[in-house]
Amino acid sequence: MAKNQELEEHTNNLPWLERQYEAQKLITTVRKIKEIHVYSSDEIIRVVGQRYRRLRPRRPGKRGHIEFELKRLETVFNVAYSRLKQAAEMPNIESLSAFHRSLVDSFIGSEQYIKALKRVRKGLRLIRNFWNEYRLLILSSQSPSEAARLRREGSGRILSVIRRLRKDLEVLSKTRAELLKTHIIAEGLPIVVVAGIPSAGKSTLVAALSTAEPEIASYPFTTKQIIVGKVTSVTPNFYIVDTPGILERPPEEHNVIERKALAALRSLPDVVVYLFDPSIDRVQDIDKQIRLLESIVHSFIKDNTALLILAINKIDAAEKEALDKLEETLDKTIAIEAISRKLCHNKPLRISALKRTGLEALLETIMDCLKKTTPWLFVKYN
Ligand SMILES: Nc1nc2c(ncn2[C@@H]2O[C@H](COP(=O)(O)OP(=O)(O)OP(=O)(O)O)[C@@H](O)[C@H]2O)c(=O)[nH]1
Ligand SMILES: [Mg+2]
Repeated sequence: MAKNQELEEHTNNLPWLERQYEAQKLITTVRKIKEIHVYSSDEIIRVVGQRYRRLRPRRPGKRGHIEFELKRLETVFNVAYSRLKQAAEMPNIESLSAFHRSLVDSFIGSEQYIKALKRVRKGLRLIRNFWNEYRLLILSSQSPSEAARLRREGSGRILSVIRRLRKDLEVLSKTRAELLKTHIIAEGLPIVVVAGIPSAGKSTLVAALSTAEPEIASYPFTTKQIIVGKVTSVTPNFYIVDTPGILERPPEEHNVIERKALAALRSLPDVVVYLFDPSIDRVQDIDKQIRLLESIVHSFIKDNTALLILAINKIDAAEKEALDKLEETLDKTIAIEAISRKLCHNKPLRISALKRTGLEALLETIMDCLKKTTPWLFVKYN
């Protein structure tokens, strides 16, 4: 049995080990891909050209010219092979952490990534074969002109492999860039994910509670990627994840930015803080915000151990009557079995991320919730 598989089976019933193992995978991937440079087809071809032009024959005569043609082909091979080899070292999808896997799935598509990697690796083998084949042909050629013809043919075939991989190299490069953007979730600390419609105040809340400094603005979809901050004012510390806003609409209409938030919800949280936006200029009305909550619970939280906290944000900008009415509506939502089972408190919290009101109570609720979802982290602090 493969070592990884064996380890994965052992960790299935040991959540803290599983978490460490996942965190380890994440760090390993990020470290590995930091070292890799995925060159584009054009870059590879450009470097080949630069190196190629610098070459001069070393020895006069027939042998000297044949050697020169060999050197030229070797240069094409070396540059193409060494550049492409880096892209071929991008990790296999199975070795990625669940979070990275679902990120790849949401913005590239796992199938496409797997295919791109496979084609690049095949291209690498082809290039080596061409080099071996044409090297021998050039060495046994009878004249400099025959050697030159073979060199042109061999180089042409190597470069045409590189050209054909243009799209695949783009896919790998895009994946690499995106995975590098995910801040490292190391140390195995618990993870709290903040979710809600665009402009609900998620980034404002994450900035108020943690080390993260996400961009905050009044227009929707300000946050375009997963941002992780660390909350150090409590023990144990935890990570708080700012996600892009999600609109309540059919899943197939979700854009790439929304899908990143969904990927985070699928694989990261121990606790989800769902923010309601009751303000007049909210992006979607409360009914839609409730429906979004239901679909998040149904699709991403129902079957795992994550728990849910509901908070009404922007209380500084809402009328008291409006808030009371909203709470009444939410009472019905809370009564829904699938939701009540996931909640670790009775009433939605009232907060203002902007004015920092109600944040102590929210922190307390988060810690209570984490005690239930990640109890092992609290053992040494009791
Ligand atoms: N009055 C008031 N405004 C708030 C509060 N929290 C956030 N805002 C404002 O709401 C707007 C959106 O805030 P963000 O924190 O960027 O919202 P977001 O949910 O991260 O938005 P996206 O990243 O676009 O999904 C900004 O203008 C904030 O200043 C709050 O508690 N009260
Ligand atoms: Mg934001």
